[in-house]
Amino acid sequence: MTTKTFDPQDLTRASETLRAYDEWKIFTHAKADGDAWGSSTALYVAGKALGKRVSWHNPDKELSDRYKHLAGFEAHETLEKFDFPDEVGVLYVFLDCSNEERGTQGFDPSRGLNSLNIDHHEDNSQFARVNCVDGSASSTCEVLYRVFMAGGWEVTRGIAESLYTGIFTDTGSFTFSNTSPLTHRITAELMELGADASYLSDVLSQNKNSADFLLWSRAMSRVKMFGPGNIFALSILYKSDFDETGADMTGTEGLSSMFMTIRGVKLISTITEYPSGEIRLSVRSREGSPFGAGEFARTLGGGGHERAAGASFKVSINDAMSELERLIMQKYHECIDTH
Ligand SMILES: [Mn+2]
Repeated sequence: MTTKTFDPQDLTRASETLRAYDEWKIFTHAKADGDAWGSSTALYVAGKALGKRVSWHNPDKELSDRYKHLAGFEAHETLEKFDFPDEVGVLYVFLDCSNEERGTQGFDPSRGLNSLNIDHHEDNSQFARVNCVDGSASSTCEVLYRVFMAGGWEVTRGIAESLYTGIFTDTGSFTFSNTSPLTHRITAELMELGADASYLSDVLSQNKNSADFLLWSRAMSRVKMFGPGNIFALSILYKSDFDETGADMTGTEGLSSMFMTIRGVKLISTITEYPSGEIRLSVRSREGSPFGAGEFARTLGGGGHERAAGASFKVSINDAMSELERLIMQKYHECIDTH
């Protein structure tokens, strides 16, 4: 992990870098969430308005219908691998990616390609030529808005709605501890620029399809709480749950955060078995947890934010719940012993 502290000048540098190129190829991470969608569509639409050639990509084949309201949604291109040719006038832009492995494969940082990395993950590896990473920002959309302001760019209503979407989803509707006074000020400005907060809240949070709801009910029925005062919780979704409910992989978005609403729970992990057989963990934590979600995910080779993180879990699906409970309790005892 490279530790480079954020410098407000990085915002100006990012907007000048974008200005300097005729073509932007935008990339965001796989299993795109609201922040990935919001930042990619906002930059796509802004680039078009500036007369740039713009495209945006990630590896997803299934797209969540939650973000269909965003201008620029239809421009999404599925791209699993790309060879990133060194072309004059072309800038590769990475949004909401903590490292080059998070999205379309094939980018080699050592080649020194014209590239820009705009993000808010504290563990960002600063893999691009120009890096604009503010680990204290709520979302990539929040950083991107400041890039637009630094460049004096026009923020249209469509762009404002995209940026609002990313901030709204990455802050858990302004409930997570990453919600700062600045987040609220920016959100207020986005409303003044035309983002309709009540409409967006409807589309984003009161819009769960019935298949996803059935999927969530399965995860809810399997919640296991444990540890001192039941501060830890686990749940699991099997491959068959997706087949039987008709939900797709995008249906798990928001599930772990919903489990954080259980009183007394400080850390939750949801296990998901993918159609490929891969098992992934999503981890959430809050103030008062003996260790953070990010810290725990990193012990398993994963990463993310201190309060929201993920990792690949290399166990048999039948042992996943008990093995994860054991690892969490082991980590808990380590923390207790060192205090
Ligand atoms: Mn984000």
